[in-house]
Amino acid sequence: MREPVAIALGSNLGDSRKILEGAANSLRSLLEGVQLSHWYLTKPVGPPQPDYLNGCVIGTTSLEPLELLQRLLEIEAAFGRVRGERWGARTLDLDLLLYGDRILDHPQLQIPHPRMAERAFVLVPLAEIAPHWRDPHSGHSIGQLQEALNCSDVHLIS
Ligand code: PH2
Ligand code: MG
Ligand code: MG
Repeated sequence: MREPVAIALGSNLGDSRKILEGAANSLRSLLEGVQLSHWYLTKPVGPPQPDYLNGCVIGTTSLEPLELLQRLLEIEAAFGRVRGERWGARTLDLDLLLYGDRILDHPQLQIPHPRMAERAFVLVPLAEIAPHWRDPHSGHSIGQLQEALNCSDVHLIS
């Protein structure tokens, strides 16, 4: 059975625009019916580091969550991701945010993404393409979650 999934993309090292466009193309091959948000320039959350480019993709897959996670890690590695400091700078970060209405608490993967509801850099692009998708924990829609946040550090780029 195919399920809808939402994935956050982020980069703040290297040619972020090119890396994100390349990663979005990889996701077009991996998923069906892909929709991509615009890209946003965002202030870093966490240790001091360069600003990020962020965006989101939705699509459908028949891969199970951990299989999909493995494929996302492979795409990160293909774009030069080296794992360093937690929340530190990275060439490419692909975070699985939502998988249908499933809740998963696995040592390697929590769905919904545990910090999703606090992060304007995730919710602003996601609300563009999936405003009515409901967070299975709170029952609130992505649009409602986004409206509850200060989004002044998230800027649409052309
Ligand atoms: N990702 C992080 C930590 N901080 N800040 C912004 N603006 N965008 C990100 O994608 C981001 C972050 C860890 O994944
Ligand atoms: Mg992340
Ligand atoms: Mg990540």
